[in-house]
Amino acid sequence: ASSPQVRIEAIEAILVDLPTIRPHKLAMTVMHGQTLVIVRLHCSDGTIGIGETTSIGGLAYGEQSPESVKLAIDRYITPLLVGEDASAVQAAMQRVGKQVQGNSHAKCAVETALLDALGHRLGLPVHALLGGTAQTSLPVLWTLASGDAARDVDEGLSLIEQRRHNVFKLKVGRRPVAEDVAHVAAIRKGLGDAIQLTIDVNQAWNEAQAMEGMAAMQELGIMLVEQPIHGRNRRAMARLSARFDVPLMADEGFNDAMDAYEIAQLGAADILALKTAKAGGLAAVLKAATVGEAAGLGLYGGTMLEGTIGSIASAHAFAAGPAMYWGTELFGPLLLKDDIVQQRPVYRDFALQMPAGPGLGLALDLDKLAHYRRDPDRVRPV
Ligand code: MUC
Ligand code: MG
Repeated sequence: ASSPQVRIEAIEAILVDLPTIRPHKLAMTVMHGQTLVIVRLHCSDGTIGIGETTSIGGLAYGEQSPESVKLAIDRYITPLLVGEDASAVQAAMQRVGKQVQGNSHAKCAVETALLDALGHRLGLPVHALLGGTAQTSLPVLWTLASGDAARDVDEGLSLIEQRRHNVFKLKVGRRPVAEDVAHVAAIRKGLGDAIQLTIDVNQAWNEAQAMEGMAAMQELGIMLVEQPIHGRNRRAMARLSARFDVPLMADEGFNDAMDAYEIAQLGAADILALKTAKAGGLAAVLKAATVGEAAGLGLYGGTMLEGTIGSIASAHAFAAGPAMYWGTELFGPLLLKDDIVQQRPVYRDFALQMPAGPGLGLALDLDKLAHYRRDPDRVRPV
């Protein structure tokens, strides 16, 4: 019998190196650029889906690097998917899930490309494939992370003036606690009490430092404290959550629905930083959100500092899921000096505006892709 199905024909994973607009200082690394893993998924009907994933500072944030993502896709995921039904996204991802443990970033980029291709085939945006949405924009904060308080205040004031952001995340944990507290206090003073601030420690404190730091941040009126201590130390996270009124948000200590379940059982956090790359895709991040919501946890739309494709993919998922009471941080494209899509995303009135159109609503700029890709010999002609 003949099969009318549209099949997956080929999957390309392309490393793209882009410069950042300024150094981005986190507790564990300083970023001067970002590497995007861009996926182009070719289907037998001629549609090409696009997807993206990133890491932060190579292997500084987590266990998956851009290079390991590319290897997982090229060597393990692609052979499982070539010839499969391109429209049966869940079936394809279940097939991958059986044979490939972990590697959530690679799965995320491939699932995104499958959804983008399906959206183009059906003439529907990705959020509609995920159940549809009422939200056409998502509030987005900005991270002030130059390391210099005066420069951060200037940057913040100018962004408030432009109505681009009015909530800011500060990166701490590189310096002694008292110095970080002084840094945060200086920025609070410079931006004014009406502006909400969060801090992200990226796991840098031990429990004693976290007790000192969280007490001081609570005193300063900080909105939430993100991952103050190692993410695997859930008992300590639970002790800190119980001790302080300032909400504790799990980031490195939370990836997927199973983590949400355990965090809820232990009381290890008040808020979950949802990231498509950590969860293993758009469907998986919504599953984690649903578990968190059912358990009474707060939800926040996080980023792995993806470029436009990855950030917009996250936006489609977040807009289709439960309300993000704590907002989102989908500002990744704004940290990059240049882009590889034809239209850069629109940030207006402190929010990311959802693009219109089928799939992700994006198109690659093939000249820019050729310019920034690491292995220019392997471009597949369109
Ligand atoms: C992180 O740990 O949250 C997200 C925003 C930002 O500035 O850094 C990332 C990573
Ligand atoms: Mg974080």
